[in-house]
Amino acid sequence: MASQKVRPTALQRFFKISTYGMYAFTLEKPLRLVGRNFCLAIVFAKPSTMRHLNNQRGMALLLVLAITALLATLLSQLAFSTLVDLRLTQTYRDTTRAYYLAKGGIQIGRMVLADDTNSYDGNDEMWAQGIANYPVGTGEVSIRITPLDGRININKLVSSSGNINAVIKDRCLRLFDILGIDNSPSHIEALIDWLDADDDPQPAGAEAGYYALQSPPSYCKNGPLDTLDELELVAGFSHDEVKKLRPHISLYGDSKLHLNSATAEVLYALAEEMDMATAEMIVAQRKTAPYEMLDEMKLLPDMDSFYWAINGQLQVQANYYRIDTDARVNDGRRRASGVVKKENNSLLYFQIL
Ligand SMILES: [Ca+2]
Ligand SMILES: [Ca+2]
Repeated sequence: MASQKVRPTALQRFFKISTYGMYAFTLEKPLRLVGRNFCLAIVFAKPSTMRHLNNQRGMALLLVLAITALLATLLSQLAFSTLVDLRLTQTYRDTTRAYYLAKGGIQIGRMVLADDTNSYDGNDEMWAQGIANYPVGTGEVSIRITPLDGRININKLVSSSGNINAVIKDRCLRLFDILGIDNSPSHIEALIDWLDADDDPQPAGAEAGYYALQSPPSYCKNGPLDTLDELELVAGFSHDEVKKLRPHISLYGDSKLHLNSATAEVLYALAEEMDMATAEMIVAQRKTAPYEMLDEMKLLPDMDSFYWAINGQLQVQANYYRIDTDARVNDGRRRASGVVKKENNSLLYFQIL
């Protein structure tokens, strides 16, 4: 006996028509969401409402409501997308402005240094005051100038002709010891091997053969360091040790150190006659007023023997400076760093961070 076909109820027909109708407009996810919500509303509607839906006018009204909801969803998404694009454009604009502001800050620093022509360099001078949050247009820039000559130039451990500089090596040994860095001789010999052009290792050093056996294998540079970060690649140097060394070493400067910016640890490292108490006394004195002449150190108590041990390794002028800038324009921020040689106002190093 053939089964009798069951005629769908009005609600089932409406459910089917409405769902297909809405899918026919588009397959976009927002519409499907609207369709599902719409149909659920019908399923859970009261009987009296169902009767009302049988009316063609009611059905048309519901379709209009559904389409209106769909359009509202699409418009909302469009508005959000436009807002995101606008925000990205504003951020790019502000970051670009901050980039040029940071770069311009380096030039301002060079101009300030070029104007400094007196016979000493100390913290009571204009360049040392820096500039904090100086307004420029819709943004602001901060500039900090730091002399580097008061730090030990570790690139000078090896001369351009390949010879070890015994004075710099001795300073490094004393500095590493006072900073509590273990195995300082092997650290320094590994650094010498990193710097010199040959492949002959120092007794406790490391040349290409050592680096080739590391995991992963690396190489020995056999040339001067370009950044202090590079020091972490040298055999034996840990991240914490390099961090500890940073305030006391640099890659610039000559053999004479800047008295008005050298740390107490660096002053201690100048000669075996020195002790930390004397080095700290010299540093404390310059906080009152910087040394304008070297022999002002002789005015400190019990300085006679110490003075003659270190005065030949010091000077009151600095020639190499690092300029750091920090620029902000609204939410855009860029920083820059440069190294300047004051003698001829040359830019030796520049990096946008
Ligand atoms: Ca000066
Ligand atoms: Ca080497």
